[in-house]
Amino acid sequence: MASKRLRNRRLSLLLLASALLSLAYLFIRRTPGSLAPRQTSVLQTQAHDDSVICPKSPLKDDDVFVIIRTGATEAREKLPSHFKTVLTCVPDFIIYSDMDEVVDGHRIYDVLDEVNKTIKSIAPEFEFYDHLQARGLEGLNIQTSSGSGPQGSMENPGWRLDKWKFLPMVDKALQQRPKASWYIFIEPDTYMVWSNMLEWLSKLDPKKPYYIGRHMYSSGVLFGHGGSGFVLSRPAMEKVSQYYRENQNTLDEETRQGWAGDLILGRVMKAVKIPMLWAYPHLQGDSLTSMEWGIEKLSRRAWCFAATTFHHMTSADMEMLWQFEQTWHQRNPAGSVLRFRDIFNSLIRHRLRDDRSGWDNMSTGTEYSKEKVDAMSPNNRDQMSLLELNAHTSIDMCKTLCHGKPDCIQFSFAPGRCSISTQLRLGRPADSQCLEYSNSAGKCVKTVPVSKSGGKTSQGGESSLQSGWMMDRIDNYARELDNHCATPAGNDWILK
Ligand SMILES: *[C@@H]1O[C@H](CO)[C@@H](O)[C@H](O)[C@H]1NC(C)=O
Ligand SMILES: CC(=O)N[C@H]1CO[C@H](CO)[C@@H](O)[C@@H]1O
Repeated sequence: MASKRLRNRRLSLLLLASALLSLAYLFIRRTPGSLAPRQTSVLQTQAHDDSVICPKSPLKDDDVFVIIRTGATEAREKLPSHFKTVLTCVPDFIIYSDMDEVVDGHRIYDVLDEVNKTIKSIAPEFEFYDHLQARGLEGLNIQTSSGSGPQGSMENPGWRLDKWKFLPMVDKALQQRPKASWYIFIEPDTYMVWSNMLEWLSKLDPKKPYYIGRHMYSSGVLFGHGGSGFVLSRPAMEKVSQYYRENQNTLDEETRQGWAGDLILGRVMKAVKIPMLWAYPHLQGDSLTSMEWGIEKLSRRAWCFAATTFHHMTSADMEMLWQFEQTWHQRNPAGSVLRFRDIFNSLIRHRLRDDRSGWDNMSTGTEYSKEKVDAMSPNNRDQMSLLELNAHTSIDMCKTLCHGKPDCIQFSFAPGRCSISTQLRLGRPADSQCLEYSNSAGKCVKTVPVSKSGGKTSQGGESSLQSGWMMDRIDNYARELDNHCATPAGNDWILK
């Protein structure tokens, strides 16, 4: 009896064990396939965790040095999303600012410490610098201090000081890494597609002097736009540094009179006779939301080319593009080149709708408003269709108007105003309405707040701003752009 019970017990133990074993086996077998990247990243939040896919490149880690130029007024707000995204894959970088500090455990260096003391006492921009050195951010109104670029705010003392950073930055970066091949200069709101940057640079000869930039002209000077990022090879760095050291006082004077540091660097590049490699659209100044996807400049359709930088990226934009890049690299063969059109097709397209309320389309096309119609002469009014005259009265009228124009791709409507456009942009949530869009700044330069849903508006609590795209035209739109590419795969790298 006892032995029989024992045997039964043994048998059931054996059964249990084998069941457990096969379960374990199933689990182990399923693990690799089912392990979603999101799960791993929850387990590993370290900066350099294994779940992050970083590009492999023929360039060695110490070939490339990335320099981020920032200022104390924006560093704390903008750097953290960099640390969490692109910089996790960048092996060697430094951050230059107008104040020494530590942000998220990273040291930030004051790049202006060695500027001539006489200059520091006479150039008005350094009053702000002196404040930073003495009291840090204390007593500053950050609201008015943030924003960059001339369109950001000329009043912004942080931006006005920024022009002084460029030449010392080149000089110091070279001293820091005298043996790197490439020096990449970006800003905290510049997003860099690192895999593409490495792929591109590996095709260029670093022994030649290179000044790679997004062309911009001002005061008759050609220069690489700072926010789009620019790249110098070591021979170029050496020439700039030497020229700077030999002509420091003259250059200080030019900087004092000039308004932008990237322009002053452009002047120095000309003086040392290094022509610019026109890198558009690899390097470009728009963000995911403001980029016009069909844009053409220098006879190059951005669509067909490898995307290498974006500018004016918010933290949310950065994290979105970073997640997308990670997934995209997992799904595509190693070494695949990410083009603007891939980003459109996989990231932007499914965000388009026939009707998206609370969304600012950033249409810069024709505007039809009650004021405009009211102000028209009877003669001009006669020239307009009934639909055009009434487009501003409802979203349906506005949509129908867009539909009636074969090349209209998107519209947006606010009570009393309809605007339609042939240019496709994603836009952004309309917590504010963009009233003035600057193409050179790549962003809205004048905005007013709009009522959000939940607020008391005449539109029953909905946000008063609505946008939409002609969804039945998107396929054609994309196909049409594909036809502009040199090969079905897209266009090659711009190498000269
Ligand atoms: C600093 O700048 C002033 C004015 O340009 C110049 O006279 C002086 O020689 C400079 N000092 C140094 C140490 O270069
Ligand atoms: C109806 C409406 O608000 N349309 C907007 C679309 O976006 C452009 C640029 O942001 C605005 O000027 C329009 O007012």
